[in-house]
Amino acid sequence: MTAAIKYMGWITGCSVFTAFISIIWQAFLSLQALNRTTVLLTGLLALEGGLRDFKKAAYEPAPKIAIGYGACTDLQINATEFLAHYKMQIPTVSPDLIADEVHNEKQLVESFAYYFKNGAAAERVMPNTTLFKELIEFAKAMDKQHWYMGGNAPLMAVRFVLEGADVLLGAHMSKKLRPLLPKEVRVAGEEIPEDDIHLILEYKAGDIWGPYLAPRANRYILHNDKNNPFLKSVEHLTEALKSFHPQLLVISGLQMMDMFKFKAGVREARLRQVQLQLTSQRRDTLHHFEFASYVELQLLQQLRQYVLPYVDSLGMNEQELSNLRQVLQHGRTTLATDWNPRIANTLDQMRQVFISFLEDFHDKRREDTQRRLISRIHVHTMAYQAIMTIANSKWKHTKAAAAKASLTAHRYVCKTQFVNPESAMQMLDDSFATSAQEKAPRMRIDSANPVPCWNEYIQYGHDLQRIQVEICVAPVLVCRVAKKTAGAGDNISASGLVAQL
Ligand SMILES: *[C@@H]1O[C@H](CO)[C@@H](O)[C@H](O)[C@H]1NC(C)=O
Ligand SMILES: *[C@@H]1O[C@H](CO)[C@@H](O)[C@H](O)[C@H]1NC(C)=O
Ligand SMILES: *[C@@H]1O[C@H](CO)[C@@H](O)[C@H](O)[C@H]1NC(C)=O
Ligand SMILES: CC(=O)N[C@H]1CO[C@H](CO)[C@@H](O)[C@@H]1O
Repeated sequence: MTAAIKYMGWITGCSVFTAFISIIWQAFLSLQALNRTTVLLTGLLALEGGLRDFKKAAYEPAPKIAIGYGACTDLQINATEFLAHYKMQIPTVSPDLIADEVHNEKQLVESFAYYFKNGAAAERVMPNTTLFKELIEFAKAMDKQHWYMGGNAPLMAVRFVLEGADVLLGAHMSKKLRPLLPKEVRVAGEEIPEDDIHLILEYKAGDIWGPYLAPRANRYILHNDKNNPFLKSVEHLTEALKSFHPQLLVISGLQMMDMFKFKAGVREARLRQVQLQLTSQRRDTLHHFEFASYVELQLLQQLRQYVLPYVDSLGMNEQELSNLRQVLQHGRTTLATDWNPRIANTLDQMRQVFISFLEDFHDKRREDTQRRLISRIHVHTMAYQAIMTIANSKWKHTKAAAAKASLTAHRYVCKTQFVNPESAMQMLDDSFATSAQEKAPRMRIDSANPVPCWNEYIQYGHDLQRIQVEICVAPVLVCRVAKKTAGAGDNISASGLVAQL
């Protein structure tokens, strides 16, 4: 009897002791993680500060940047609350049910459920104006709603201004929207009575809708645009560019043409205007194309024909990268893919996309001397920023640009200028493989080197020519409590771009 009690006491003692050790161990681990985040943050801030000091010391004049096209008003609401209030039926998820266009409530919930469950960003046209207006009225009646200025071009324009650039924006805007832009931004475009509205359904990591759980914070966007699909400001911008002579011309917002019912030939005619704008710039103006979530293969093919051959740089997220690679290599589009891809896989896809453009350029540059070769690809994911540039090209400071983009990602999603290590987490290991191929070299991410960069040769063509590129990867200090994800890509891409001029 006493032996048994003694024995029990011993066991209890043991478990208390184990629990105690485990608490200390947990505390130790989280302290270590905090230390690592702090160390990386210090490294990233040092790179950002170094670039700022460098530019100050060099007395560089403010860079001139032009950007098109379009603007809209964003109405942001809580996705799960909105759908619950609307009493929409919760559907079963199947990729076969994902409509390219959302015509009714059933298609809305089916497509939303798919992206929500995958934590993937999505943007869809809702051609049914009656339904779209009903949804907007409903959203306006909710307790919490936020109105923002939207559209890739205005958001990037604001970021460029914040980074000290002299900015020209091509957009038609209403009297209500114009004051939301900083006064310094010059606008090429007309005043219109009503702006297009984009309805943004935001969700956080861990938000639950019926049986579905969002693996990460993201957003689903619905629109029913009347102005933006026609890129009405292209000609205005082309005209204004004649006297502006920017260092950088950014093309964005073309996804508004996606799935829009144009009369035959109208879309091509609009894209030819974009092509004309690009080919009429001086050779020393760099061109950047900002990707988006495109679903229509035909539009992507038209972009390949009229726009992409005339740009120097591409910006995109992991979903857009895998979609672009599929289009270039297999002539088809993909739906949502891995929301947190390994660095090795992302870099391999970037190399494949780059090789596709290289080969195209070498095949066709003789027949069309206006063609340009892509010399920069920036991919932003939740966990890291990867920038590849052709070695010794016009793009400078790749390492600092990756650091800058990473800090912007955290500041934007956490909605704070001050990066607090306790509100951030770090999703990468201490080292990563630079390719999924066997025996690929590995890079370390540590206090001595928070943003690893390296040079490598990329082989292309039948005769295996090679070209040297520089690649930099910066870890993102992921915000623990995401406040805003729509528009993050614009801030991130813009801050990386402006750093490289
Ligand atoms: C954090 O880590 C660095 C580098 O590993 C180390 O030198 C430093 O002492 C650590 N600081 C704390 C508070 O643990
Ligand atoms: C458009 O939406 C309205 C309102 O929800 C609906 O009554 C109508 O059937 C829809 N039209 C089409 C073509 O789906
Ligand atoms: C939306 O509201 C639900 C419950 O009201 C909450 O759990 C969720 O975190 C909210 N999501 C966002 C993005 O605010
Ligand atoms: C954190 C951050 O840089 N946020 C900026 C993103 O861009 C918008 C305007 O486009 C600014 O208002 C934010 O300050």
